Amino acid sequence: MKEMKDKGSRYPNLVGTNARYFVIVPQNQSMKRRAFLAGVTGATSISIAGCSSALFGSERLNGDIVMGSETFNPNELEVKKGDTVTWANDDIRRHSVTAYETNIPEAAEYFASGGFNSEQAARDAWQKGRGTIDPKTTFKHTFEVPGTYSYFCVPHEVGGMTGTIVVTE
Ligand SMILES: [Cu+2]
Repeated sequence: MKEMKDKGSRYPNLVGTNARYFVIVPQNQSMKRRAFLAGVTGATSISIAGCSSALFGSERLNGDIVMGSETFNPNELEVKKGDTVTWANDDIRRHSVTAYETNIPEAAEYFASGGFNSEQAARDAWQKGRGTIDPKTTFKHTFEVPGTYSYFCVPHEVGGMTGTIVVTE
């Protein structure tokens, strides 16, 4: 952010980044020119704010389950067989969606963010920074087998970040 602001305070960069405004600069009216520059600075601030909200606001993630500080919300969700559940990480921290291997229907395929085929693999991978659902990203899983699925977030399991999906016919 600091870097962007520094750029904004230097005129040549403004010309580069706001070229369409430059066309209307009143070349020989210094007062208007200053007003114009003030306007450009304002415009730059707005565009930075817009940029931020694109990253952290308007990209408000659509999700069936929102991942918060140490929660899945709702932490219990009922869906129908064949439904795809979307988890949205609306937090500033990384989370995971990791199924408890012994707590899913027998016929169901194991699932975890990162695509691991076992709970242990998912736990081990987290230590290497893999299987993460980064802030402002989503994870999806389609449930094909009816039953109850329990899952957790690897780094926040100890804080109680667990959830349940009930899949009905
Ligand atoms: Cu977490």
